[in-house]
Amino acid sequence: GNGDGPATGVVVKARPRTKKPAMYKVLMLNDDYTPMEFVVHVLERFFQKNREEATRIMLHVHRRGVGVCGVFTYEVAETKVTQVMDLARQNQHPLQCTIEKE
Ligand code: TYC
Repeated sequence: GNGDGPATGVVVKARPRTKKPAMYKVLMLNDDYTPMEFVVHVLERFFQKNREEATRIMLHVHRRGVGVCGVFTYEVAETKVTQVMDLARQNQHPLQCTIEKE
């Protein structure tokens, strides 16, 4: 019982109840008009790439049509896409960027 004696009962292990958030790739799409230097700038500014890595990603997109800029939670990925598309539009470049669930 639950009197003065030693506590008794069934020990229940608490399963850790954290779960990994869904992650989303931000993809950059190639086009014929956006200057290479602009794409490199975008990768440096919004995706924290250094010049070398930014150039590598830009050339990959240029040659293959699409490439991964980074992987983020949904809200962050959505913000990156908006920032890239806003800057591209301001500069009248047709650069397109999109999100894909990992
Ligand atoms: N294809 C473009 C050019 O030749 C360069 C480019 C690269 C554009 C990557 C978009 O996501 C892109 N100027």
